[in-house]
Amino acid sequence: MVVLGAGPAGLVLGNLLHASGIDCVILERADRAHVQTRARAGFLAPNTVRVLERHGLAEGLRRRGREHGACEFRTDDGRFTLEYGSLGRGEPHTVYPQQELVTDLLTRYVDTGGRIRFGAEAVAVHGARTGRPSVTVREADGRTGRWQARYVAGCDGRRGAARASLPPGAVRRHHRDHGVSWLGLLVEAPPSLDAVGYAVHGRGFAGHMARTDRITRYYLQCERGRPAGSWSQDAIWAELELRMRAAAYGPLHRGRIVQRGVVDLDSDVLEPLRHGSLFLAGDAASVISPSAAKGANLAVLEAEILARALADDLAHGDGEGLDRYSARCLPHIWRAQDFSQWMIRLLHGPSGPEGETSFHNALRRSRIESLRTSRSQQDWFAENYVGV
Ligand code: RFL
Repeated sequence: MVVLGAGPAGLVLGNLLHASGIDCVILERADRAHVQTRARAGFLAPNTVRVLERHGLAEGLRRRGREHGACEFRTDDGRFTLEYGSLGRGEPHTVYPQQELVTDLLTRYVDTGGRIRFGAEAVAVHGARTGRPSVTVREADGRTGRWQARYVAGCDGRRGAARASLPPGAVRRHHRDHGVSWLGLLVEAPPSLDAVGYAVHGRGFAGHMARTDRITRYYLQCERGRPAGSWSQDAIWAELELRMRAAAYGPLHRGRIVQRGVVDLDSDVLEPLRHGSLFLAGDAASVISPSAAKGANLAVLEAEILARALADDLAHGDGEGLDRYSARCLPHIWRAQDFSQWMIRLLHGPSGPEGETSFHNALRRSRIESLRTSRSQQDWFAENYVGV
């Protein structure tokens, strides 16, 4: 079994397959240090924690993760907090930086004898249709090689070799560009709010999310195409404080900006998630905009479903789970996409003809008011916000 990519999807899959006694190797393009320090997600859904616990992979997040169950909306009409951890199904998120989760998963995999090749970039997957798939790999020193396996799992993200190797027409790609971009910032400063902060402002959205006691993520909606480096530190803080309405609700803790990058919000779903003996999981299967913090959670869920199906097939000759893999994952993916789309429309104004814009903005205001006042709306929000 060959697994492409050592992100959350590939490492959960690798750990579960290895624990089931299935011979597998993970091929990862980057080096170990890079994989362990790539800061991205932070909010883990309760189901993700349960999956990791079920397989003994949750020790680190149990020790160092923090429960988080509140978000605050700030608009021209004021602010309010939703204690979503006690609404809906009454379950909070666990905040645990993705790079720490990846480090835990990698350490467990390597320490228990799992095989992984760093600096091994998959170039293409061949023969997926024939049932004798192989993967061409370019090693860090430039040499190329080929790995052969019964199955290949594409956990190598949206720009990986698995997607690129799908022949035209093999799968359908449903795609939406939300037309919105975020400047994502990682700041060396403690969180400024006890909640996730969502600021809806005429100049654009601003967001605040805790990562650790010393690190906070901020987002600023920005013009499409504007390079991340074109913002001065002063301009970033001025814009964040304006949109977060710091003058009214308290200053933000400033700190060194240790990472910045522009994310164009788009989403897609590939259907089905299987092409012969090639299976897709995580971002390789579906990209979801980070507005609702679902991507890493879906990756873990899909990896567990795929691992069980592969183990049934490879250890017991029962291929039914593999046949149903796509049908089992897609409802979860679409539900997450639906909520993410709802969040995007709530948090961002449209750009378009004046009448349309004012109509959409009035709807957004009405939706936020429902969220503030309607218990059933709050329960719906909480269930979807933490759900995968
Ligand atoms: P990853 O994590 O991208 O890992 C893929 C791995 O594959 C390697 N790779 C290759 N290896 C071999 N050959 C090739 N040809 C290869 N091409 C790539 C890469 O080096 C990498 O190691 O995919 P995976 O495992 O599917 O996991 C997906 C998640 O990382 C992603 O969905 C989340 O980070 C999305 N996301 C969030 N998700 C959440 O659930 N909660 C959050 O709070 C959250 N915040 C975020 C996010 C994504 C963000 N960005 C950068 C888009 C915040 C941000 C800013």
